This record gives sequence, structure tokens and C-alpha cells, in this order.
Amino acid sequence: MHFSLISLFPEAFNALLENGVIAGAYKKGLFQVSHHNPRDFVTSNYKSVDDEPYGGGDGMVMSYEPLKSAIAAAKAQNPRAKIVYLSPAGSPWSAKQAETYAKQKQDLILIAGRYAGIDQRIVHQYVDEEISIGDYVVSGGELPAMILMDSILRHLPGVLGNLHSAKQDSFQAKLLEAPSFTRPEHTEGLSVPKTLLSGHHGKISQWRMSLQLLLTMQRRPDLLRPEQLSLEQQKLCKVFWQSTPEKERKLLGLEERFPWQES
Ligand code: 4H7
Repeated sequence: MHFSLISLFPEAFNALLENGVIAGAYKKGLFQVSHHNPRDFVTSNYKSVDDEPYGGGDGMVMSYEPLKSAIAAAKAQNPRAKIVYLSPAGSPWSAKQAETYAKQKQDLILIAGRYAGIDQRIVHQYVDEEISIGDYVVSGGELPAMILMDSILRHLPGVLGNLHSAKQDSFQAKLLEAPSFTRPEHTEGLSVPKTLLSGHHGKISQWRMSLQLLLTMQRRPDLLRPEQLSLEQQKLCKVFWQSTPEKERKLLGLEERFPWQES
């Protein structure tokens, strides 16, 4: 899988490429990266990569010609690639889409905008997909591009330690994760929940599932409402709630209110 990165700040991508599991995958050659800096395509020393916006307004706009040349260089090297522009006005990015791109090993040309954005004619003429990573604004498209890359790369075979994790995580995009614990068993008056020490794998996964359902209903009613649970899941949650002491529920991040209770 190949990523062609169009950015005025190629070094920004070192944050992704030089750390953790993604750095490991990059060194193993599980994916390739090339940089195409619009700055390198300005024809003379006097020309710049940005200009004032027509009609006035705050900030500068990235100019058509240097971007066009950078895109042409990327496309020449990576002809099958889809051209993606990261922008707050894009369609929302999702776990599902990350998985699809990974499965297809879809090569991407990612355009990271700076200043007040890029000349709209580039979007019209060259961009296949305009994507947003969420409803907030950041100073450049590089961080959104890295988030998109990371979320795709986690699904490539060999990137994560075990094959199970990425699948588990896309499931967890719809259900919040249960909290984790490690040694010691007791610290500052706080103990690891006893189910996790039981060694009983069936009970442990039931316990985790109940907790995931409860946490999701309390914190993310947009993802899960009590009416959506099966009778079996309802029973599981009720048993969990009744058999877990208040102090432990608090430790696990649960609120006092049981999801079926009116607030
Ligand atoms: C394209 C157009 C993506 C890229 C405008 C990019 C959030 C996201 C950017 C801008 C991004 C996202 C220009 C918007 C400067 C903010 C102050 C770079 N922010 N900018 N403005 N949600 N920023 O995916």
C-alpha cells in the first residue's frame, strides 16, 4: 500500500512514521510513503505557494499551479491512487471506511491543506473524495491525514501484534472499551475486580461485555439506548449492576444512575 503525501510540511509526518507500531510496519516495508511538496514546484524564487483570497477574507489560500504540479508528480508515481483532500467540510471518516481501504489496499494521494485552505478549482478538477476526521478545526491537514493513515494501517496484516486486535477495535468503534488493569492486585486501597482474577474466560468476557454495554449506554446514548438491548443483554447488565459494589462501579467509570432509570 502506497501513500503519496502532498504537504508544505513533510517533516510533520515523522510523528506517525517514527513511532510505535506504525514505525515498525514502515520499517518492515508493509507500506510505502512518498512526499510531494508544492514548494518544490514553484517555478522561480519570486513565486510563492500561496496568495490572497479573491473577494477578501482572513488568511492566504494555497495556489492552483504548485498543487497541480505536486498532484501530477504523485499521480505519475502512483497511478491507481485515489486523491483525498482532508477538510472540515468533508464527509465524515469512519472505522468502516478505514477497514474497506485496508482490505482493498487502496493507494492514496493525501492533500494536506494549510493557511485558509486550497483553491477550490483543485478540489473540482482533481479530488476524488473530500474527507473530515471530525467536527473540529486544526491548523493544517497533516494531523487529519496521519489519523486517516493510522486508522487504515492498523487493519493491514502484520501491523499489529496479533490479527485479532484490529477487528476487535472496529467492533469497539460501536461499543466503548472496558477498562484495563495490570499488577499489582492492590494499590492505594484500590483492587482489581475479582472476576478478572478468576481465570474463568467465559465469566471474564461476560463481565467485560456487560461493562461495555453499560458504559456505552451511559456515555454515548447516540450509539446505544437501553431499548436496543436483547432480553439476554438486559439480564446480563442487571446481574452485573446488582453484583458489583458501588465502590467498584465507581472505579470502573460507571455513573450512579442505572441506564433504565429516568434521570
Ligand atoms: C482544508 C481546508 C481537516 C484543510 C481548510 C483539516 C480539520 C479537518 C484545513 C483547513 C483542517 C478535519 C484552514 C480549516 C484553517 C481551519 C483555521 C486544515 N481541520 N483549515 N482554518 N476535521 N484544517 O478533518
